[in-house]
Amino acid sequence: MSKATTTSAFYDAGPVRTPRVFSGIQPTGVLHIGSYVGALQQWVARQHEHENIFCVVDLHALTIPEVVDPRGLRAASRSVAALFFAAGIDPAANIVFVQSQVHEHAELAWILNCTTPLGWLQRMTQFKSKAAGLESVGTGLLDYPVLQAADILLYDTDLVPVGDDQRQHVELTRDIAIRFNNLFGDVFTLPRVVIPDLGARIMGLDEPTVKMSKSLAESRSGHAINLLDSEVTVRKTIMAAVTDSGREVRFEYASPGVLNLLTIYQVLTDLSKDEIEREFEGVGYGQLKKALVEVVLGTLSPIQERFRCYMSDLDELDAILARGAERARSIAAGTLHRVKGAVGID
Ligand code: ATP
Ligand code: LTN
Repeated sequence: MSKATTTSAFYDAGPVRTPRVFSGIQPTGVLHIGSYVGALQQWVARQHEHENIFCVVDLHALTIPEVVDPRGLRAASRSVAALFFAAGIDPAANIVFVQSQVHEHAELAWILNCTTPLGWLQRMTQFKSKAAGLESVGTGLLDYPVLQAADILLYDTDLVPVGDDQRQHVELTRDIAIRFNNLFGDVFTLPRVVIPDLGARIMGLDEPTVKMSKSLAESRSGHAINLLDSEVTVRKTIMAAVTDSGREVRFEYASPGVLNLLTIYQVLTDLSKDEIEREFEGVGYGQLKKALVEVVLGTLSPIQERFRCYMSDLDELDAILARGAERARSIAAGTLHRVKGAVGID
Protein backbone atom coordinates (compact mmCIF):
# COMPACT_ATOMS: atom_id res chain seq x y z
CA MET A 1 0.00 0.00 0.00
CA SER A 2 1.11 3.55 -0.61
CA LYS A 3 1.99 5.79 2.30
CA ALA A 4 -0.06 8.94 2.75
CA THR A 5 2.15 11.92 3.40
CA THR A 6 1.59 13.04 6.95
CA THR A 7 1.32 16.77 7.44
CA SER A 8 1.86 17.77 11.02
CA ALA A 9 2.45 21.45 10.42
CA PHE A 10 -1.23 21.80 9.66
CA TYR A 11 -1.85 23.42 6.35
CA ASP A 12 0.79 23.46 3.70
CA ALA A 13 -1.11 21.87 0.87
CA GLY A 14 0.32 24.15 -1.80
CA PRO A 15 -0.69 27.32 -3.57
CA VAL A 16 -3.10 25.99 -6.23
CA ARG A 17 -6.40 26.51 -4.40
CA THR A 18 -7.59 26.90 -0.84
CA PRO A 19 -7.11 23.45 0.65
CA ARG A 20 -10.32 21.72 1.54
CA VAL A 21 -10.53 19.97 4.88
CA PHE A 22 -12.90 17.13 5.74
CA SER A 23 -13.22 15.31 9.03
CA GLY A 24 -15.88 13.48 10.98
CA ILE A 25 -16.79 12.11 14.39
CA GLN A 26 -19.21 9.31 15.17
CA PRO A 27 -22.24 10.02 17.37
CA THR A 28 -21.51 7.04 19.59
CA GLY A 29 -21.37 8.75 22.98
CA VAL A 30 -20.13 11.93 24.58
CA LEU A 31 -16.81 13.14 23.16
CA HIS A 32 -13.84 12.90 25.47
CA ILE A 33 -10.77 15.02 25.98
CA GLY A 34 -8.85 12.70 23.59
CA SER A 35 -11.11 13.44 20.63
CA TYR A 36 -11.05 17.09 21.67
CA VAL A 37 -7.26 17.49 21.55
CA GLY A 38 -6.72 14.92 18.79
CA ALA A 39 -9.34 16.30 16.43
CA LEU A 40 -11.78 19.01 17.46
CA GLN A 41 -9.25 21.45 18.86
CA GLN A 42 -7.18 21.36 15.68
CA TRP A 43 -10.28 21.88 13.55
CA VAL A 44 -11.16 24.96 15.59
CA ALA A 45 -7.63 26.36 15.52
CA ARG A 46 -7.48 26.37 11.69
CA GLN A 47 -11.11 26.88 10.78
CA HIS A 48 -10.71 30.30 9.20
CA GLU A 49 -7.71 29.40 7.06
CA HIS A 50 -9.39 26.83 4.85
CA GLU A 51 -12.59 25.54 3.43
CA ASN A 52 -13.81 23.09 6.03
CA ILE A 53 -16.41 20.37 6.05
CA PHE A 54 -17.15 18.72 9.39
CA CYS A 55 -19.48 15.78 9.57
CA VAL A 56 -21.37 13.85 12.25
CA VAL A 57 -20.97 10.37 10.79
CA ASP A 58 -24.15 8.63 11.91
CA LEU A 59 -24.01 5.96 9.18
CA HIS A 60 -20.71 4.85 10.68
CA ALA A 61 -22.31 4.69 14.12
CA LEU A 62 -24.79 2.09 12.79
CA THR A 63 -21.89 -0.37 12.70
CA ILE A 64 -21.96 -0.49 16.51
CA PRO A 65 -25.53 -1.60 17.21
CA GLU A 66 -25.07 -2.07 20.94
CA VAL A 67 -24.08 1.58 21.40
CA VAL A 68 -27.08 3.06 19.66
CA ASP A 69 -30.83 2.82 19.52
CA PRO A 70 -32.94 4.82 17.06
CA ARG A 71 -33.96 7.56 19.47
CA GLY A 72 -30.53 7.58 21.05
CA LEU A 73 -28.79 7.93 17.69
CA ARG A 74 -30.87 10.93 16.65
CA ALA A 75 -30.19 12.62 19.99
CA ALA A 76 -26.48 11.74 19.88
CA SER A 77 -26.10 13.22 16.38
CA ARG A 78 -27.56 16.53 17.56
CA SER A 79 -25.46 16.48 20.69
CA VAL A 80 -22.20 15.83 18.83
CA ALA A 81 -23.03 18.62 16.37
CA ALA A 82 -23.78 20.95 19.30
CA LEU A 83 -20.40 19.99 20.78
CA PHE A 84 -18.65 20.92 17.52
CA PHE A 85 -20.17 24.41 17.76
CA ALA A 86 -19.65 24.63 21.52
CA ALA A 87 -15.96 23.79 21.03
CA GLY A 88 -15.72 26.79 18.73
CA ILE A 89 -16.58 25.66 15.19
CA ASP A 90 -18.25 28.66 13.54
CA PRO A 91 -21.41 27.48 11.73
CA ALA A 92 -21.28 30.45 9.38
CA ALA A 93 -17.70 29.81 8.24
CA ASN A 94 -17.78 26.01 7.92
CA ILE A 95 -20.03 23.34 6.48
CA VAL A 96 -21.30 21.14 9.33
CA PHE A 97 -23.82 18.40 8.63
CA VAL A 98 -25.06 14.93 9.51
CA GLN A 99 -23.80 12.25 7.10
CA SER A 100 -27.12 10.44 6.53
CA GLN A 101 -28.68 13.67 5.26
CA VAL A 102 -26.46 13.52 2.16
CA HIS A 103 -27.29 10.26 0.38
CA GLU A 104 -24.29 10.59 -1.94
CA HIS A 105 -22.08 9.14 0.84
CA ALA A 106 -23.82 5.76 0.80
CA GLU A 107 -24.02 5.75 -2.99
CA LEU A 108 -20.34 6.44 -3.51
CA ALA A 109 -19.45 3.86 -0.84
CA TRP A 110 -21.21 1.21 -2.94
CA ILE A 111 -19.30 2.12 -6.06
CA LEU A 112 -16.00 2.09 -4.15
CA ASN A 113 -16.90 -1.30 -2.65
CA CYS A 114 -16.74 -2.68 -6.15
CA THR A 115 -13.12 -1.60 -6.69
CA THR A 116 -11.74 -2.20 -3.17
CA PRO A 117 -10.04 -5.56 -2.55
CA LEU A 118 -11.45 -7.43 0.44
CA GLY A 119 -7.95 -8.08 1.77
CA TRP A 120 -7.34 -4.34 2.26
CA LEU A 121 -10.31 -4.17 4.63
CA GLN A 122 -9.48 -7.37 6.49
CA ARG A 123 -6.07 -5.91 7.33
CA MET A 124 -7.42 -2.79 9.09
CA THR A 125 -6.38 -2.77 12.75
CA GLN A 126 -9.59 -1.02 13.84
CA PHE A 127 -11.64 -3.77 12.19
CA LYS A 128 -9.55 -6.47 13.81
CA SER A 129 -9.81 -4.96 17.28
CA LYS A 130 -13.53 -4.11 17.05
CA ALA A 131 -14.42 -7.51 15.57
CA ALA A 132 -12.36 -9.44 18.14
CA GLY A 133 -14.60 -11.15 20.65
CA LEU A 134 -17.85 -10.38 18.77
CA GLU A 135 -20.05 -13.41 18.24
CA SER A 136 -21.37 -12.04 14.99
CA VAL A 137 -19.57 -9.40 12.94
CA GLY A 138 -21.73 -7.12 10.78
CA THR A 139 -20.58 -6.52 7.21
CA GLY A 140 -20.76 -2.79 7.98
CA LEU A 141 -17.90 -3.08 10.45
CA LEU A 142 -15.65 -4.49 7.73
CA ASP A 143 -16.89 -1.99 5.17
CA TYR A 144 -16.58 0.99 7.54
CA PRO A 145 -13.36 2.37 5.95
CA VAL A 146 -14.90 2.34 2.46
CA LEU A 147 -17.70 4.60 3.70
CA GLN A 148 -15.03 6.76 5.31
CA ALA A 149 -13.21 6.90 1.96
CA ALA A 150 -16.46 7.97 0.31
CA ASP A 151 -16.87 10.76 2.91
CA ILE A 152 -13.43 12.10 2.14
CA LEU A 153 -13.34 11.62 -1.65
CA LEU A 154 -16.79 13.14 -2.29
CA TYR A 155 -15.46 16.58 -1.39
CA ASP A 156 -12.15 16.55 -3.27
CA THR A 157 -10.59 16.76 0.17
CA ASP A 158 -6.94 17.78 0.48
CA LEU A 159 -6.47 17.40 4.23
CA VAL A 160 -7.99 15.12 6.82
CA PRO A 161 -7.24 16.20 10.42
CA VAL A 162 -7.67 13.23 12.75
CA GLY A 163 -6.08 11.52 15.75
CA ASP A 164 -3.36 8.93 15.29
CA ASP A 165 -5.76 5.96 15.34
CA GLN A 166 -7.32 7.11 12.06
CA ARG A 167 -4.06 7.33 10.11
CA GLN A 168 -4.50 3.86 8.61
CA HIS A 169 -8.02 4.66 7.38
CA VAL A 170 -6.85 7.80 5.60
CA GLU A 171 -3.95 5.91 4.01
CA LEU A 172 -6.46 3.33 2.80
CA THR A 173 -8.62 6.14 1.37
CA ARG A 174 -5.62 7.24 -0.70
CA ASP A 175 -5.09 3.69 -1.91
CA ILE A 176 -8.76 3.37 -2.84
CA ALA A 177 -8.57 6.66 -4.76
CA ILE A 178 -5.35 5.71 -6.56
CA ARG A 179 -6.79 2.36 -7.61
CA PHE A 180 -10.01 3.98 -8.85
CA ASN A 181 -8.08 6.64 -10.77
CA ASN A 182 -5.92 3.95 -12.38
CA LEU A 183 -9.02 2.07 -13.50
CA PHE A 184 -11.24 4.97 -14.59
CA GLY A 185 -9.14 8.09 -15.12
CA ASP A 186 -8.26 11.02 -12.95
CA VAL A 187 -11.46 11.29 -10.89
CA PHE A 188 -10.39 11.72 -7.26
CA THR A 189 -8.18 14.18 -5.44
CA LEU A 190 -5.69 12.36 -3.20
CA PRO A 191 -6.11 13.40 0.45
CA ARG A 192 -3.41 13.67 3.08
CA VAL A 193 -3.74 12.82 6.74
CA VAL A 194 -2.99 15.56 9.26
CA ILE A 195 -1.99 14.37 12.71
CA PRO A 196 -1.25 16.90 15.48
CA ASP A 197 2.33 16.94 16.78
CA LEU A 198 1.03 16.80 20.32
CA GLY A 199 -2.02 14.98 21.68
CA ALA A 200 -2.58 12.67 18.70
CA ARG A 201 -3.02 9.71 21.02
CA ILE A 202 -4.33 10.49 24.49
CA MET A 203 -4.33 7.38 26.64
CA GLY A 204 -6.90 6.04 29.12
CA LEU A 205 -6.47 7.58 32.57
CA ASP A 206 -7.19 4.24 34.24
CA GLU A 207 -4.94 2.31 31.85
CA PRO A 208 -2.36 4.51 30.12
CA THR A 209 -1.29 1.82 27.67
CA VAL A 210 -4.62 1.85 25.78
CA LYS A 211 -6.05 4.74 23.77
CA MET A 212 -8.73 6.77 25.53
CA SER A 213 -11.91 5.76 23.72
CA LYS A 214 -15.63 6.39 23.87
CA SER A 215 -16.41 2.69 23.84
CA LEU A 216 -14.20 1.96 26.86
CA ALA A 217 -15.53 5.05 28.65
CA GLU A 218 -19.04 3.51 28.47
CA SER A 219 -18.06 0.74 30.87
CA ARG A 220 -15.25 2.24 32.94
CA SER A 221 -15.79 5.30 35.11
CA GLY A 222 -12.14 6.35 35.52
CA HIS A 223 -11.16 5.86 31.87
CA ALA A 224 -11.91 9.19 30.18
CA ILE A 225 -12.72 12.82 30.84
CA ASN A 226 -15.85 13.55 28.85
CA LEU A 227 -16.45 17.04 27.57
CA LEU A 228 -19.74 17.18 29.50
CA ASP A 229 -18.42 15.78 32.80
CA SER A 230 -19.23 17.64 36.03
CA GLU A 231 -16.52 19.34 38.05
CA VAL A 232 -16.73 16.57 40.67
CA THR A 233 -16.25 13.83 38.06
CA VAL A 234 -13.33 15.61 36.39
CA ARG A 235 -11.61 16.05 39.75
CA LYS A 236 -12.21 12.45 40.77
CA THR A 237 -11.06 11.02 37.43
CA ILE A 238 -7.84 13.03 37.25
CA MET A 239 -6.91 12.58 40.91
CA ALA A 240 -7.38 8.80 40.50
CA ALA A 241 -5.38 8.61 37.23
CA VAL A 242 -2.74 5.88 37.15
CA THR A 243 0.83 7.20 37.57
CA ASP A 244 3.76 5.33 39.15
CA SER A 245 5.65 5.14 42.42
CA GLY A 246 8.06 7.99 41.57
CA ARG A 247 7.46 11.69 42.14
CA GLU A 248 9.71 13.67 39.80
CA VAL A 249 7.73 15.46 37.07
CA ARG A 250 9.87 15.12 33.94
CA PHE A 251 8.93 14.36 30.34
CA GLU A 252 12.01 12.25 29.73
CA TYR A 253 11.71 8.76 31.25
CA ALA A 254 8.13 9.50 32.42
CA SER A 255 5.96 6.40 32.77
CA PRO A 256 3.01 6.19 30.32
CA GLY A 257 0.52 7.49 32.92
CA VAL A 258 2.60 10.53 33.89
CA LEU A 259 3.48 11.30 30.28
CA ASN A 260 -0.22 11.19 29.41
CA LEU A 261 -1.08 13.72 32.13
CA LEU A 262 1.82 15.92 31.06
CA THR A 263 0.74 15.73 27.43
CA ILE A 264 -2.84 16.76 28.23
CA TYR A 265 -1.48 19.59 30.38
CA GLN A 266 0.90 20.74 27.66
CA VAL A 267 -1.64 20.68 24.87
CA LEU A 268 -4.25 22.56 26.91
CA THR A 269 -1.86 25.21 28.30
CA ASP A 270 0.39 25.59 25.25
CA LEU A 271 3.42 25.77 27.61
CA SER A 272 6.79 24.31 26.66
CA LYS A 273 8.16 21.16 28.30
CA ASP A 274 10.79 23.24 30.12
CA GLU A 275 8.21 25.62 31.50
CA ILE A 276 6.08 22.73 32.74
CA GLU A 277 9.02 20.94 34.36
CA ARG A 278 10.02 24.17 36.11
CA GLU A 279 6.44 24.68 37.32
CA PHE A 280 6.38 21.26 39.01
CA GLU A 281 9.98 21.04 40.15
CA GLY A 282 10.17 19.25 43.50
CA VAL A 283 6.41 19.07 44.07
CA GLY A 284 5.38 15.63 42.81
CA TYR A 285 2.47 14.15 40.87
CA GLY A 286 -0.25 15.38 43.26
CA GLN A 287 0.42 19.00 42.29
CA LEU A 288 0.50 18.12 38.60
CA LYS A 289 -2.90 16.46 38.94
CA LYS A 290 -4.38 19.42 40.84
CA ALA A 291 -3.12 21.85 38.22
CA LEU A 292 -4.45 19.63 35.45
CA VAL A 293 -7.90 19.59 37.09
CA GLU A 294 -7.99 23.40 36.95
CA VAL A 295 -6.80 23.56 33.35
CA VAL A 296 -9.31 20.93 32.22
CA LEU A 297 -12.17 22.66 34.06
CA GLY A 298 -11.11 25.95 32.49
CA THR A 299 -11.34 24.31 29.05
CA LEU A 300 -14.60 22.47 29.64
CA SER A 301 -16.65 25.10 31.38
CA PRO A 302 -17.11 27.51 28.41
CA ILE A 303 -17.71 24.52 26.12
CA GLN A 304 -20.42 23.21 28.45
CA GLU A 305 -22.05 26.63 28.69
CA ARG A 306 -22.20 27.03 24.90
CA PHE A 307 -23.36 23.41 24.56
CA ARG A 308 -26.37 24.11 26.81
CA CYS A 309 -27.12 27.17 24.73
CA TYR A 310 -27.14 25.22 21.43
CA MET A 311 -29.19 22.40 22.96
CA SER A 312 -31.77 24.85 24.28
CA ASP A 313 -32.90 25.64 20.73
CA LEU A 314 -33.08 22.38 18.80
CA ASP A 315 -35.05 23.95 15.94
CA GLU A 316 -32.21 26.36 15.32
CA LEU A 317 -29.63 23.55 15.63
CA ASP A 318 -31.58 21.43 13.12
CA ALA A 319 -31.82 24.42 10.79
CA ILE A 320 -28.03 24.94 10.90
CA LEU A 321 -27.49 21.24 10.13
CA ALA A 322 -30.04 21.30 7.31
CA ARG A 323 -28.24 24.27 5.73
CA GLY A 324 -24.94 22.42 6.16
CA ALA A 325 -26.37 19.33 4.46
CA GLU A 326 -27.62 21.42 1.56
CA ARG A 327 -24.19 22.99 1.03
CA ALA A 328 -22.50 19.59 1.37
CA ARG A 329 -24.91 18.05 -1.14
CA SER A 330 -24.16 20.67 -3.73
CA ILE A 331 -20.48 19.62 -3.71
CA ALA A 332 -21.09 15.88 -3.26
CA ALA A 333 -23.58 15.69 -6.14
CA GLY A 334 -20.98 17.06 -8.57
CA THR A 335 -18.36 14.51 -7.55
CA LEU A 336 -20.80 11.61 -7.66
CA HIS A 337 -21.90 12.70 -11.15
CA ARG A 338 -18.26 12.61 -12.22
CA VAL A 339 -17.79 9.14 -10.68
CA LYS A 340 -20.93 7.76 -12.29
CA GLY A 341 -19.84 9.10 -15.64
CA ALA A 342 -16.45 7.44 -15.21
CA VAL A 343 -17.91 4.00 -14.46
CA GLY A 344 -20.70 4.25 -17.04
CA ILE A 345 -23.86 4.56 -14.94
CA ASP A 346 -24.73 8.19 -15.60
P1 ATP B 1 -14.88 4.77 19.60
O1 ATP B 1 -14.33 4.27 20.88
O2 ATP B 1 -16.40 4.82 19.55
O3 ATP B 1 -14.25 4.14 18.38
P2 ATP B 1 -13.21 7.05 19.76
O4 ATP B 1 -13.10 7.32 21.22
O5 ATP B 1 -12.07 6.35 19.11
O6 ATP B 1 -14.56 6.31 19.49
P3 ATP B 1 -14.01 8.81 17.65
O7 ATP B 1 -15.26 9.54 17.79
O8 ATP B 1 -14.03 7.61 16.80
O9 ATP B 1 -13.45 8.44 19.09
O10 ATP B 1 -12.87 9.77 17.15
C1 ATP B 1 -13.08 11.10 16.79
C2 ATP B 1 -11.77 11.75 16.45
O11 ATP B 1 -10.98 11.88 17.62
C3 ATP B 1 -10.90 10.99 15.46
O12 ATP B 1 -10.21 11.92 14.65
C4 ATP B 1 -9.94 10.25 16.33
O13 ATP B 1 -8.72 9.96 15.68
C5 ATP B 1 -9.73 11.24 17.46
N1 ATP B 1 -9.44 10.54 18.72
C6 ATP B 1 -10.21 9.60 19.30
N2 ATP B 1 -9.65 9.16 20.44
C7 ATP B 1 -8.49 9.87 20.57
C8 ATP B 1 -7.45 9.86 21.55
N3 ATP B 1 -7.51 9.06 22.60
N4 ATP B 1 -6.42 10.70 21.39
C9 ATP B 1 -6.35 11.55 20.32
N5 ATP B 1 -7.30 11.59 19.35
C10 ATP B 1 -8.35 10.76 19.47
N1 LTN C 1 -13.55 6.72 11.51
C1 LTN C 1 -13.47 8.07 12.07
C2 LTN C 1 -14.71 8.88 11.81
C3 LTN C 1 -14.82 9.25 10.37
C4 LTN C 1 -13.97 10.15 9.67
C5 LTN C 1 -14.49 10.20 8.34
C6 LTN C 1 -12.85 10.89 10.01
C7 LTN C 1 -15.75 8.81 9.48
N2 LTN C 1 -15.57 9.38 8.28
C8 LTN C 1 -13.86 10.98 7.33
C9 LTN C 1 -12.23 11.67 9.02
C10 LTN C 1 -12.74 11.70 7.71
C11 LTN C 1 -13.25 7.94 13.57
O1 LTN C 1 -12.84 8.85 14.17
N3 LTN C 1 -13.54 6.84 14.18
